Amino acid sequence: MGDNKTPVNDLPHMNFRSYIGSLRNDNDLVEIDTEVDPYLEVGAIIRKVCETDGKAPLFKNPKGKRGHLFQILGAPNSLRSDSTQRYGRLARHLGLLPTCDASWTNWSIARGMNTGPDQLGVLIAKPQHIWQIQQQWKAEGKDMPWALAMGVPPAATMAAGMPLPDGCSEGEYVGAMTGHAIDVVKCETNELLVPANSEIVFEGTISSDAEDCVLEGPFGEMHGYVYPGERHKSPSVRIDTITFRDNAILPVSCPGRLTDETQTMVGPLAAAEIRQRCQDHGYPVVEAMTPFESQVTWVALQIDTVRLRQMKTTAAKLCKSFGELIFHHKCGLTIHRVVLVGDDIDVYNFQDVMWAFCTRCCPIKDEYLFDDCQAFLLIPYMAHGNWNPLKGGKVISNALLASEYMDGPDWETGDFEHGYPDNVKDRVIARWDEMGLHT
Ligand SMILES: [Mn+2]
Repeated sequence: MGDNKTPVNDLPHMNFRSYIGSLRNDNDLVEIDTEVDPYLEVGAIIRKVCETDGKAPLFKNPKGKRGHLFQILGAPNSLRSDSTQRYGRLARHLGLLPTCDASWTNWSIARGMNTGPDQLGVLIAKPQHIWQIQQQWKAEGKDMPWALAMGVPPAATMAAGMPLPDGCSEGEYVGAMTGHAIDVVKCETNELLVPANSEIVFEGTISSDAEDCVLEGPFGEMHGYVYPGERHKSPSVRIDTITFRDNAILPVSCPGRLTDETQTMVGPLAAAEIRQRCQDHGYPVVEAMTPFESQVTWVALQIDTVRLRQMKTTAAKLCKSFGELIFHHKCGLTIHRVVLVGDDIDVYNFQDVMWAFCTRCCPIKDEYLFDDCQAFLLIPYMAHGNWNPLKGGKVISNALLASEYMDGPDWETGDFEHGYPDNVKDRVIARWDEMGLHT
């Protein structure tokens, strides 16, 4: 995370400008001087970059920039095409709202839509923290102060995307995570603190008057669908003040089909919280990952089956416990299927996860259904199914074979790696190219 000489506030994960510099040094940035239209064209370019794991585009000359527009960084936390550097942008990252009593300041990422010259419609949904805090302000009959900071320290962006526990302030969490306090500055019009090196800051209030609503949407969401004409009633968010740095750069994510920030951040961060919760409750979970191929609606949990056998439990008991633990907690809100796999399965390799799921998890017999928990409204099969979009539809899939609970695996894997003696494998590999078999 940088050398010892770099001041803390110039480290890539603590400063958006330094972060862009690190992408440049990593040869992971395309600086575009050509004039591009911020209306649709920039979005289309970012979308195609995400679908091809291209370098992050920095639009230096958006049409109209001479007037009021900013430079734009697209795909700020998407994937790299080089398989050894796939999560490079996320790695570079690691290194807004108070309660009435100011005991809790929440930083989160939400979708919002420009609904007037000084107005936004923002999707605020139960049980998100922004919703919880808004309830407190509503109870007092006061509008909620609010700030939207863009181009913040990348570590703060990561923390804002994590399903942290209720009452935990993301700004403080960043300090604990990185070992550095974030420099903050008070907003011009309210008491909220925002990162001092933010590129752009909007500030204002969110109306607590239930009648004061705007229509938000339609929006191309993280699962890769747009429903034309679909709008949600949302509270009116008023913008009183906009401040920005000289030559400000606006980070832009363009959600849709694989792979963009809505998958790279929502998925692995939820998986990390789920793994921690399972471990805190004494369960032998080693690794957790939301396969991107599941559009991050699944989480695969790798189980230490030596410890599983010591527990002397059954699939029914284990799956029921995992369902209660994960589906009735905020960390599991976005997840609709949990797949339990054994030690031999790499949860970061989708081919591994699918092999286990398809060969070890028997339909009906290995599926444990949870239909009374909070559903993830945004998944098309919930929002556009013929049932209550807010409830249930979740499953724990037991892809652990009976032997893994009892005496240990009793099979040998039918592949090159496990099926042949070392001397034969070594000889095959050594002569592979010579035989003309190289790919
Ligand atoms: Mn929060």
